[in-house]
Amino acid sequence: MNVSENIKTWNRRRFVQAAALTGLSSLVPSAVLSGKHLGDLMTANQQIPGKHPDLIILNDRPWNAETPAHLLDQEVTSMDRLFVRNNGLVPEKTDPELWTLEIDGESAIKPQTFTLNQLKSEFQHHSLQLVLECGGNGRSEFDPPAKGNQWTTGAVGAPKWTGIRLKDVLERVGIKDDAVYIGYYGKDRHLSGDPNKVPISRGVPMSKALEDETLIAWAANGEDLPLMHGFPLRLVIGGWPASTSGKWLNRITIRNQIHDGAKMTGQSYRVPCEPVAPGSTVPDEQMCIIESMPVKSIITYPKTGAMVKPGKSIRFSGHAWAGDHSVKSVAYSIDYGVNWSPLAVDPPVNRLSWQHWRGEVKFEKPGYYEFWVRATDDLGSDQPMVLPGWNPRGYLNNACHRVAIKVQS
Ligand SMILES: Nc1nc2c(c(=O)[nH]1)N[C@H]1C(S)=C(S)[C@@H](COP(=O)(O)O)O[C@H]1N2
Ligand SMILES: [Mo]
Repeated sequence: MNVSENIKTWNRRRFVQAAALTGLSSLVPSAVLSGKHLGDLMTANQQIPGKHPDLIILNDRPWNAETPAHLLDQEVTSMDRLFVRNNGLVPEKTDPELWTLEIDGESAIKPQTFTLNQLKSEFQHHSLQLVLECGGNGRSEFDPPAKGNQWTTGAVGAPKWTGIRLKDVLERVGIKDDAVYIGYYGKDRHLSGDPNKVPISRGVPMSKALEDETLIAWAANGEDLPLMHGFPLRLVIGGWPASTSGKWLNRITIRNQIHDGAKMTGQSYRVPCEPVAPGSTVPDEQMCIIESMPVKSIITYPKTGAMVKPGKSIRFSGHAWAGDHSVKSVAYSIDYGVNWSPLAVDPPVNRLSWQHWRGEVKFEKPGYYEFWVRATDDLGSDQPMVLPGWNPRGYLNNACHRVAIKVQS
């Protein structure tokens, strides 16, 4: 059992106690609230519209919810199970018939505004399975803790997205030679309600923007994007922090400098350029922008706490992914990392998709075991077994995932 699971259990216990006191426990079966909302029982009934009831709600203003590992036991993540990470408030007006995407910026040759219908009719469509992982996934294991959503393992998913290449649209507008970065803007609103404030506006270097897999998408798994995930239009930039995948997309700006929108500068989505001691304060100038995400894996079956019989094989399965790279191998250990044995790994269905791994394990003797999984990418980089470099905002925790198994006859 890892620290984060203890935290979750603790929250759930406090919540159940609070609900029992008011006789509401049977009405509020699945909501799990963060401590600060325990006093507000109206929020206890909340479930995010269209989302699986077992998503774990970390915040309701803005909405943030993660997916328990066992719900990710699907090759392609269904949209009702994909984690939600909002920095602001969901836009009120999202009429697709009126939706436009403006392309401008110092390095745009002929700035232009496209209607959604034009984007759909004038450019070639592409469908790709791409991994979205929040840069802060795994933050709950930071010690000293890092502020922000206390994601455990579930701020990741890999739906199959449909849209057009960002590259095709940028090339239609024309890119000046001095272009270095793109920045996105979406139609969501700042938490303060101030219409002049932007909740988030991030971007990527031109080299990433112009990759074949970088999409402007209007559909996922064959259906329109759900409102929570950016309806009617979003960026999908696989392998990089999901904060680069702008939702409710209505503007892209082609910059002649590194984009300086909200949450691009300061400490947001940045880690110390040089490793620092846990708890350090790091000046902004020494913080570097996160690019490709590190190699990682998750165990989606069985879930932690599973009971198995001695001498009987059981199936284990999950996914592994590696930012801009692919996963070369995945191994497991049932003795806390002393011995590792290989697992079968599928190739990715397309570049930047996650890969499925599976295996069978037999526990001969009764007792408590942990099943650990470790992926290695095509550069030969392994996942660490414990939290790698501590950083002030709690990003890039790619430590091995593990589940607890009880073997008894
Ligand atoms: N417009 C807009 N785009 C956004 C965000 C946001 O708050 N507003 N959050 C970003 C962050 S931090 C993440 S992790 C992903 C989450 O995507 P999802 O909610 O579809 O899983 O969206 C990104 N795109
Ligand atoms: Mo994120």
